[in-house]
Amino acid sequence: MRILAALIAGLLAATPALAGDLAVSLKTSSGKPVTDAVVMVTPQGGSPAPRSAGSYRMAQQGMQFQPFVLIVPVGADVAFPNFDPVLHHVYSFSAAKPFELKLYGRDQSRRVRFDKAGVVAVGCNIHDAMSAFIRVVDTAHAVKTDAAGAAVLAGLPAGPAILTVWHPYLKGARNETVRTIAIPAAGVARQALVVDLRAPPMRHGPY
Ligand SMILES: [Cu+2]
Repeated sequence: MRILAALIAGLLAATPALAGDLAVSLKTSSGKPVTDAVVMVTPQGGSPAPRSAGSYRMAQQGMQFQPFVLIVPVGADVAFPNFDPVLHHVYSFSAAKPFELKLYGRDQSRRVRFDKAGVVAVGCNIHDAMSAFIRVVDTAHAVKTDAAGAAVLAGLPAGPAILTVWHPYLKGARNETVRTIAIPAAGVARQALVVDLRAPPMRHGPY
């Protein structure tokens, strides 16, 4: 009996908090998958602090920023290495983090700390066609949609949650769409969203 009680106590201790997964599918109204959207979930019971450890990078390579959309937690340091044989001058006017990295060349890098949640539009003062976005998040549950417009967040706390989907060109207030969802105690919740995108701003090329 004592052994059984110990076994049950052990099992209870090993049982994780109820958690479910969320699978999001994002398409335009004409059925095209939307890639590079940021899918964020904030559980109603509060969200664990995102991990700001780790290395985050927005490179300048092939006269473009790589990646086009980068997700980082609040407090993250992001490196901006230049791999091009020309000088770049990286800047942002966004309220979440205005910054300026004056002209620097190949194999040099600079660092910026992003200490406030929000959207940071990044550009190059020399090359107008270079454009990228950093989404600074205050939830640990954030991921980008892939080429098929799909994103999966695993191990979300069960219960009501706010789902936010953001894309730099999404038509809508703040370029995002928000809905309340329910995360199941086990298994997968599926959300299919339809959004429309604006045409990307005119590219100015050639470089
Ligand atoms: Cu440049």
